[in-house]
Amino acid sequence: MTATLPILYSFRRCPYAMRARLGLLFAGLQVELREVVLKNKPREMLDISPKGTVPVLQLTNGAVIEESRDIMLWALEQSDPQGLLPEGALPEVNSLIEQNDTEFKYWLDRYKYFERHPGMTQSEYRQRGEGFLQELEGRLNKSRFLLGETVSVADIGIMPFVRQFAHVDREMFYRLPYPQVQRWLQDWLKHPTFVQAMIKYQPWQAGDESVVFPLPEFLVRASL
Ligand SMILES: N[C@@H](CCC(=O)N[C@@H](CS)C(=O)NCC(=O)O)C(=O)O
Repeated sequence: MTATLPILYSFRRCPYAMRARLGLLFAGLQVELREVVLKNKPREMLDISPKGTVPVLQLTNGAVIEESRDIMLWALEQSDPQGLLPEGALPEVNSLIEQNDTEFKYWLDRYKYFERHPGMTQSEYRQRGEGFLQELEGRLNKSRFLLGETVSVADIGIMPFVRQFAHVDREMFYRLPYPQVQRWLQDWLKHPTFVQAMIKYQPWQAGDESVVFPLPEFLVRASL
C-alpha cells in the first residue's frame, strides 16, 4: 500500500521533534502526525526505526529519516518558500547545530537534571551552557536571526533547545546578560509557526483516523 502523506512520529515536548515540525511547517509540507508516548513507543515506529528516538519521518516511498536535522533539511530541500536554506550556508548551519546538539545539549541536560549529576552544582552547569548563549548573543547582536535578517534553518534547529534552557528557571534566564537571545526567544515563542508547531495532539494508536499536520488552513498561510 502506498501512503499518501509522509508519516511523522513526533512528541510534542521533544526539542528535536519541534525542529522537525518547524522544518515541515516552513517548507509548507503536510504529513500524517503520530504523537508518541516515549514510555510506550508504537511497534510501527520501532519496526522502521529500532533506535527508538523521535522524530522519525517515513516517506511515501518507504524511506525513513531518523535524525531531526535530516528531517528539517529534507523538508526544506523539497520546498523552501521563505528561504531558510541560504545558499552556501550549510557548513555554518551544520557546525552551529552540531555545537548545539553536542556541547549545549550536554550542559542543558545537566542543568535541567542536576540532581542526577552530582559532579557540579546547578549553577555551574548553567554557566557551562551559557558558553553557547554567548556565541548566539554575538550573532544576534549583528542581525535579527542567527545567520542574517531572515529566519534560517539554524534558528529553527536551535531555538527549541534554548527554550528548554530558559524554562529550567525563567526568572534566572531573563536576568542573564543576553538581551538579544532573550529578544530572539521571546519573538519565537509568539511566532505563529511556532505556535502551530506546539498544538497538542492525542497519542496515536494503530487504527486511529489519520491526523494531518498542519491543518490545511495553516498550510496556505505558511506558503504565502
Ligand atoms: N539525534 C536524534 C535525537 C532524538 C532524541 O534523542 N529524542 C528523544 C526525545 S527528545 C527520544 O526520543 N528519546 C528516546 C526516549 O526517551 O525513549 C535526533 O536528532 O533526532
